[in-house]
Amino acid sequence: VIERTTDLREAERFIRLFHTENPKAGGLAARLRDVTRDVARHGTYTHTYEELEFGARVAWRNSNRCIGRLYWHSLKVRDRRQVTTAEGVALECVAHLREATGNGKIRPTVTVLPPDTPALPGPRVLNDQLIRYAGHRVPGGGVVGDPRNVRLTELAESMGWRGRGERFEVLPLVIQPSLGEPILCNVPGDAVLEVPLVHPEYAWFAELGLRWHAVPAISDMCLEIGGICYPCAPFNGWYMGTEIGARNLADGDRYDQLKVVADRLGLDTSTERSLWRDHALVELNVAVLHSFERAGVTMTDHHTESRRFLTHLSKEEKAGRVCPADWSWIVPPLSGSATPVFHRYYDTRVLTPAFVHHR
Ligand code: HEM
Ligand code: NRG
Repeated sequence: VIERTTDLREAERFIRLFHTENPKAGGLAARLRDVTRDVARHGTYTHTYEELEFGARVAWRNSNRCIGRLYWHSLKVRDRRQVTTAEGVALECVAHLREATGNGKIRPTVTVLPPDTPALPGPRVLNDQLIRYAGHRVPGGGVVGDPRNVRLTELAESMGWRGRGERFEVLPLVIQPSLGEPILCNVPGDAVLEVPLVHPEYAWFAELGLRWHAVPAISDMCLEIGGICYPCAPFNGWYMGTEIGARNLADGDRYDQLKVVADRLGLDTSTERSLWRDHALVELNVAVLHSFERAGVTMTDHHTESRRFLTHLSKEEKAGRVCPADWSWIVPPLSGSATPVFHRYYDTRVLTPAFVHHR
């Protein structure tokens, strides 16, 4: 176990930020004194609920890669720092999915499990999202399912999980507790809302058998607040259509559906200059947006979300804050230059609190 004490300067910076943005909280001097004492005595300190909620919301506000930050202040924070067992963590992940899915009316939510402390590391979820589709390697090369998740699938299999070998099969959660061996936990079917994909004009589209889950819930990023690291803090918002239609189902190393769609559309795939890839991308994305709408599941499109993001930037500026952003992640993977976020540069500072990749 790596000895890791909280950086007092980070703690102090965060407590000051909290009190600057929440002047009604009061008692800054007393709180700084208590935090300093706790760090000296125990090597760490404990956030109040109000600090945790604020810290998690600001971590979203600081997510340079996220185009969806306009609603950062409405993030729902589930404080589950008292949950210590692997079984408890699994149950909370499933409860998170149920609450956040809201029957299709998705609520941006984060569940915060115990932090790393000098005495004990916090628990971890080894899946990169709470909902992931298995990827099964098949003899002769190739993968059935999502090639991105082959390693996770093999890990689950090494722990005794057996899939049915289908294309859209939800993997179990692999949970590493603070102490001891990881455990597997199946995600109950009724906690996973999925949307079968159809096209508003092409009846054949349904025959492709494509689908996607309603909720993207990232579970492998650490939530860092005031020098404290919460390694297990799964969070979700809702999808932007292009994430599914221009990447998950389209990338050559994911579901790789562009040729399949182009052939059904009767496009000339013998030359790049017919722009069959571009055409297929648009129809795939039309199908994704149409299907989520029809199923009553919250989703945004890249044109609306780009405008919203610029609204967010001006609101942040008016509040006297910098809003850092990473152009290469903010610009959508489809029709980039047809969205306003393409035509400018952004501040590239890295601020905390933050969600960070430690793995
Ligand atoms: C990344 C949209 C909510 C934190 C992204 C990306 C998109 C996006 C399109 C880029 C993903 C990619 O290219 O793979 C949205 C939308 C939301 C939302 C539409 C709707 C409410 C949230 C929430 C949080 C968050 C609630 C945290 C509390 C992040 C982070 C990343 C990200 C940390 C970077 C992920 C990485 O590095 O892999 N978001 N987001 N987002 N978002 Fe959001
Ligand atoms: N592209 C990934 C998800 C990344 C985060 N996107 C969000 N996050 N919309 C995918 O699964 O396609 N969010 O918290 O809403």
